[in-house]
Amino acid sequence: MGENIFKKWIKGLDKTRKVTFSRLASIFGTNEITNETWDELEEMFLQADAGVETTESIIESMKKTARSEGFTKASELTEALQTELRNRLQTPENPMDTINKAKPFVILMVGVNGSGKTTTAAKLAKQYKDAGKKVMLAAADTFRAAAIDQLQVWGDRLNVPVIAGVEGGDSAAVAYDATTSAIARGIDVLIIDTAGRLQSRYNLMEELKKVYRVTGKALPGAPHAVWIVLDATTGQNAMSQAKAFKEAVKVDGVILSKLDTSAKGGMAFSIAGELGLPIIYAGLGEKSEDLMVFDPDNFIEGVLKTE
Ligand SMILES: Nc1nc2c(ncn2[C@@H]2O[C@H](COP(=O)(O)OP(=O)(O)O)[C@@H](O)[C@H]2O)c(=O)[nH]1
Ligand SMILES: [Mg+2]
Repeated sequence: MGENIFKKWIKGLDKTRKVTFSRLASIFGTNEITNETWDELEEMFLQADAGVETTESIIESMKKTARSEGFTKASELTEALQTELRNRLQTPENPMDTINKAKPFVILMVGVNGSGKTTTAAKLAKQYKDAGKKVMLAAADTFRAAAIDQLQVWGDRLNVPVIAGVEGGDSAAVAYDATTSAIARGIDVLIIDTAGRLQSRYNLMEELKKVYRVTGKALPGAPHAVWIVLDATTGQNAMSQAKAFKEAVKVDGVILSKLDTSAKGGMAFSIAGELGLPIIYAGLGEKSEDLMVFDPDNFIEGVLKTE
């Protein structure tokens, strides 16, 4: 992992820590565990955008631990909280291992408009290319011409081939062509970018289902991974979006984008709990190198550390 990207990661987590989790020092600094301790913890998690359901579940579980361990001092909760939060984050499989499982390994990028799909597709293309893989991009977001251009610009910059349709064209046909072309050209990883907005949510979900189905016709087993890009600055809104996407297609993991500008990192805890999905990558900026494999231990350390 590059030193630069690691610095961005630490800086990104600093926002969530400073705005919300830094309160832990005063919460745990008091002597006795009182109702106020729990109230303040609850408020802190809500502020971090962990969501009501996840927050309540964290507090309940912590109370149980405190009871069974016989904790009376607030400071005794520090370690318990760390363990509690760590247990809520799944450890993702190393994506470099994941993409070796098929050839071509086909990735479908989904998510609402503006979440960072196209940028993330480019970031992934760069990572895999740098790792020596033959990569191809497909612009199956045919809703806007600008979306096709955007991916093409990235492809040119990264020297990665882009299969694109025309504005208003059939996105499933683009995905089909890209998949057969990837097979013919001996591509290792095909990344399909999709639309995040259509005339209606219904149309969007129907189109995604079709892209998914047709990709599987071009290559049985494909897409091998469906990754949803969630904008970390939108917190709990992103959660409801993710639930809608999960109903349309089988989603395998989350890419949490814009962690560099978000103070709502607490949503990471509800992604695991409420969506049951691992966070695979974190987006940390607008450049192609601004992507890091999500490290749960490091995440906990980063948001909870005291200075
Ligand atoms: N700061 C920051 N900006 C990002 C990140 N990922 C994407 N963006 C920006 O978010 C905006 C929308 O991204 P785009 O990839 O076009 O989203 P899409 O509509 O889902 O394809 C663009 O201005 C990107 O540069 C990230 O990790 N950090
Ligand atoms: Mg896009």
